[in-house]
Amino acid sequence: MAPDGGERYTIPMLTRRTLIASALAAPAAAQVDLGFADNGLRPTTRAFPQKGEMILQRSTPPLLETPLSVFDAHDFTPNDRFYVRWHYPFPTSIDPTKHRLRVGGHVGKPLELSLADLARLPRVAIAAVNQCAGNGRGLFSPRMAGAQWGNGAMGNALWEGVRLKDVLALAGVRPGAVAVRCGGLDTPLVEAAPDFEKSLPIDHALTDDVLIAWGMNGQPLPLLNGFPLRLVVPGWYSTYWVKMLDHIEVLDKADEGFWMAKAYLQPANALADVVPGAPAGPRVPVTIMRPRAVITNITDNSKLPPRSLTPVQGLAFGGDQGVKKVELSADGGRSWVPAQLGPDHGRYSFRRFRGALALGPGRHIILARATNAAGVSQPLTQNWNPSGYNRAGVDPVRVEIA
Ligand SMILES: Nc1nc2c(c(=O)[nH]1)N[C@H]1C(S)=C(S)[C@@H](COP(=O)(O)O)O[C@H]1N2
Ligand SMILES: [Mo]
Repeated sequence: MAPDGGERYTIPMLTRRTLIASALAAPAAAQVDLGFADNGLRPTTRAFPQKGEMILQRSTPPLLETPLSVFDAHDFTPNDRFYVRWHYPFPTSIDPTKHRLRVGGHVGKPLELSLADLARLPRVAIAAVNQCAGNGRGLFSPRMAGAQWGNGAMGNALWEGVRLKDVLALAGVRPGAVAVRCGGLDTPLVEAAPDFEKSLPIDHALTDDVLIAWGMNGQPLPLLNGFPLRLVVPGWYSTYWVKMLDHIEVLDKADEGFWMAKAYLQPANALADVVPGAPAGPRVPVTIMRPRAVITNITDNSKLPPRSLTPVQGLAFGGDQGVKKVELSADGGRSWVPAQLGPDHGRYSFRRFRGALALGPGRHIILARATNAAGVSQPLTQNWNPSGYNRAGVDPVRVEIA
């Protein structure tokens, strides 16, 4: 497909299928059932519908992490290995023929759209990385509260659907609109808790690349990834990628709701960086992702046999820009060797890198550093904030050659 993801195609979607995900009701204890992933210490499960072996972070609502080996094997993360994150309980049975997307608020003509109505709009497919703002939180030092993700709260897919802006045009955005708020079918456990709703600034909502998607890698969205519709906001953290999307509201003033005004805030500097223990200072919503490179063929703290050149490969992404280069170092960043880049699936996609380092017997720390098309690069010192968001620094991988 074209670098900007403009290629269109049709997938056998908008099915008549009703998904019954009864396994979601299984007791937590029954779900740590299989094996261990990554460094051998992280319990995995296969108990979730439409999912293969996943690292189990939490059962209800589910937090499932993708094992590193999946990234090593695929540029596009398979749907059945794609990570899962929910804040609240959600329906486990959805009839897509009955699903409606309500569009209202500051518009000329409020709408209620079926999936068939949406399918009449121009279709778009974009390859894009979906990454939780807290991806890699469990790797920070000092530690902080929250899901202890490794680097598997991310995934790359080809998302297919229609443009949010085309749907908004049907409803007619009125002058004075400032934001577009989106929400899904999930509901808080306690009634007083705020609905999970996220807003995009109106200018961003009207850009070409923000999609309402039903397709993921040529298949319907898995239930756990937002069947039958989700928002896709390429280049932005996944907190905005609202799943099971059923309502859109155009706002004529800023969204003061909990999930915009109180949650998913980061220190207001480019790296979201504060000294641990120091006051966090002013905070702003997390938005654009930073470039990152993740080594996938060598797990941290592993032992490898000696060879003249040790292969190093992984996946990189550039945030809201394409990947320009990935470099490798085994001397703490004093010298770097360029890695080769794999196929370009578009600016928002994972990009594979492959290289090799001459590592003699003994202990080494391997670094991979991504730089995006705007020249933004990863710092060697890890950034830190009390929420564990926006991990942007190089992730050192320790190996022993013996
Ligand atoms: N409706 C709804 N959408 C949601 C969420 C949610 O709790 N409810 N969580 C968001 C967050 S924080 C993340 S990281 C992504 C995870 O997407 P995935 O489960 O498809 O990987 O969904 C986003 N969309
Ligand atoms: Mo998230």
